[in-house]
Amino acid sequence: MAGKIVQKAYSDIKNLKIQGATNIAIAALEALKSAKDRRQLSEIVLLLSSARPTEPLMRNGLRYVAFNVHQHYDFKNSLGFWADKYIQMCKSALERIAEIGSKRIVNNSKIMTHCHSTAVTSVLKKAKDKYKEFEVYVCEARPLFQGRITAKELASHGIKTNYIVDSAKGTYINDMDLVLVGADALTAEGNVVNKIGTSELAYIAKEADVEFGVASELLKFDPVTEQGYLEPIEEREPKEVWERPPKRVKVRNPAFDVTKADLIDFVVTEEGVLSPHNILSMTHDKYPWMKR
Ligand code: RI2
Repeated sequence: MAGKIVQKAYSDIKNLKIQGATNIAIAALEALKSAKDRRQLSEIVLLLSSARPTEPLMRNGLRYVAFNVHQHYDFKNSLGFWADKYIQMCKSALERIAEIGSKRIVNNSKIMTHCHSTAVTSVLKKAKDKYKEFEVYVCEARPLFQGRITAKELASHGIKTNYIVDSAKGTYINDMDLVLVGADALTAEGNVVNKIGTSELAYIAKEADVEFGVASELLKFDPVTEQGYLEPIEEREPKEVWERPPKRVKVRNPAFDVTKADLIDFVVTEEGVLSPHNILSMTHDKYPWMKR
């Protein structure tokens, strides 16, 4: 039976008190450290992995720690060591993405983003720290409006910020120089799974001839997609969309969608800027342990 620390992490992740793939992975790994023995470790890995289905950054981390701890005699010390190692990998990947991605932000440009991604905000804040001037359009990301988190964060960092409803993205896309979004999962085909509405944004960016980039850790690669499985897409509670819908109206609420590799111009990763078609080979090189 998992203890209180794990139960709290599980419900905070499931209920979106903790949001964003990176924050979720770090919270899960911190909670994992409370495992008392090997049996409990395995139970916690299963429980936390099920909190949100479209979160390979967390799942990869839980598997990475469990695998390495099972190779060691000293359970407690090795658990802390491998969990901290993965958390550090996440943090340094994010720093690398900020540094590399900031170079792609052109002075006096306009950039559109969707939802809230720590990878994207890190890139934009780093570019601002380098005295680049640019303007950002943030789509609100209904139903939970995570775009507001992005807008607040960017504005308080001194970045010129516009906030728009999701359906206004077509109105402004022709004024943009770049679309930059985050990712929840990367697949073997080079597709990107991100907050619902991202693929629509990619289609209109293509139509308007606006560059479409993704900021994502290769650690978000989902190895199940190498075996022909599709990335699971979380469908959330209907009440997030409509509290009391009329009878006979079924409300659907998928949290994510899939943007095809052919719509993506580049992916900023901890290993540099890649074509989406190179994600698979680069992940194999950098993280051979991820192979199943
Ligand atoms: P970082 C978010 O999902 C968004 O889809 C965002 O692009 C993605 O996580 C990546 O987040 P949710 O957890 O790792 O809000 O870049 O459903 O922070």
